[in-house]
Amino acid sequence: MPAYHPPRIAAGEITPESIFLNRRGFLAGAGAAGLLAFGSSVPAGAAALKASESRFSTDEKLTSEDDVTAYNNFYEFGLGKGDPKAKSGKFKPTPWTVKVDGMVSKPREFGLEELLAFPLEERIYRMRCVEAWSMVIPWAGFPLAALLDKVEPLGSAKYVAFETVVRPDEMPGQGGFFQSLAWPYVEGLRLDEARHPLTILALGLYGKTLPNQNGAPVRLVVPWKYGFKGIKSIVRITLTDKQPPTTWNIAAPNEYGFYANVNPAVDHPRWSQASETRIGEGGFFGANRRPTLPFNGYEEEVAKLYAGLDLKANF
Ligand SMILES: Nc1nc2c(c(=O)[nH]1)N[C@H]1C(S)=C(S)[C@@H](COP(=O)(O)O)O[C@H]1N2
Ligand SMILES: [Mo]
Repeated sequence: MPAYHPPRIAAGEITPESIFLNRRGFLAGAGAAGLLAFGSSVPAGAAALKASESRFSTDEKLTSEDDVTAYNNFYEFGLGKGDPKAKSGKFKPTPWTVKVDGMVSKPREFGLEELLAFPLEERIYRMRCVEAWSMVIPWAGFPLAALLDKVEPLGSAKYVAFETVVRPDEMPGQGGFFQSLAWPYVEGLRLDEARHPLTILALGLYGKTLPNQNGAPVRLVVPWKYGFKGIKSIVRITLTDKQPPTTWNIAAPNEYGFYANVNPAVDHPRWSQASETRIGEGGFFGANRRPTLPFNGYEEEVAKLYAGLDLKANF
């Protein structure tokens, strides 16, 4: 598996300060204890999260925490990249429950405390936005499959639909006269995509609970798909036998399909998808553009999910 390398830092080298600041400049894992422990560095409002290291992490250089939390897409808080951080201060991610229903034997709600009680793993993933920029983010989360197992999907279930909270009083992009998107923001996956081990529900990043702008308190992360699949601030997950509607497909069906697999061979109607800019490395149009990889570099793990599917027609 050339795309992945196990963490290479020895347990004895780990101190809390070194966890995100080790000599190589990327997070290599938390050693034999398998813990991320943050003390003094946790700002108010964020709680430290413990997560074990994962074989699914990339060893690419991390995007800085400042960039990960200040350059965001979260239209519920506005259209600008700085809006989610600047305008999400009123949003209250606790208390929180996620309702899981539809074609399952055991529909139920999960409180945030129950979600945090799943064994959390740190997953350092390459992330690729459809806007042709990318980041490397240390998420903390657990496989969505573990949650689905608890509700026992029926044999007839073929897809999983997701829904973001609607709170115009706390989310300024949802209020007012001009509506950028139809709310709630919705997304969907095929059941086999949802159950793939790379697909996680994330509860944290950089060793702390998610900041509001990144989708607090719980969001989806699907690293081989464009970022818009990673629906934030989820309140409902529904198993269904019909392909679910997705927000960007509703907004612009010729530009955004259901699958949204990162595919450098299928250009967006208005720009190329062949290359990308890594945020923080400078020069959006400069020499720092790097080629975009099929399935965002996760081809070896996920290409088999799409055997026989025409990936140009099913974009
Ligand atoms: N509810 C909701 N989820 C969303 C979005 C949004 O506008 N609303 N934007 C998507 C897009 S386009 C991207 S690229 C990612 C960005 O996640 P990040 O800000 O944590 O990097 O969130 C996705 N999830
Ligand atoms: Mo995006």
